[in-house]
Amino acid sequence: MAGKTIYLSLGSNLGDRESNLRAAIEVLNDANVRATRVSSLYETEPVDLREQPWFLNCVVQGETEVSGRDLLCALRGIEAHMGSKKLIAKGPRLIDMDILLYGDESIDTPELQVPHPRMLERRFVLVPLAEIAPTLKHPSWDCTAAQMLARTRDTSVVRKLGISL
Ligand code: GSY
Repeated sequence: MAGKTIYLSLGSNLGDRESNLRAAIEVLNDANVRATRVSSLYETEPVDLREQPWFLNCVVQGETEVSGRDLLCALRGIEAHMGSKKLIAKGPRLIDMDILLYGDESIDTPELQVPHPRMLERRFVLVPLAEIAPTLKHPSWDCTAAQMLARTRDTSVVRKLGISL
């Protein structure tokens, strides 16, 4: 299978959030993902379930030869290995890893939807994505990541930290 360029959204709002993100990126190799770009870290206001600690989020660009389904399994494995438990739906978590994009593909299965169905409504995804790939355009979109950010109706706070991983 030819290698795919993928984009992942990483978030943490429990424990040492920066270390959690750093550790998750380090073990991406074990999931057969070569990280090629990592956005800045952003401190972000929780969306969906508002009453929980603020998140640190970033976006990772990577190259992989594993299928979308196997990548999802590998990411869930990393989350479990790091001790991340989602005790409350949309609630606090040590680490969360979502597949945003898998090459130019559109995937719609019960376990995996790509592009991520809510990514265009989330500034905590679009701000770091537009930082590392402003001209990125998925075939199902009518404009680029930077333009998606400019047009999103989400107004949640996303603050860039002076930290690179
Ligand atoms: O969907 C990922 C977990 N999550 C987040 C997140 O990563 N960042 C922010 N700001 N809010 C979130 N709500 C959920 S659920």
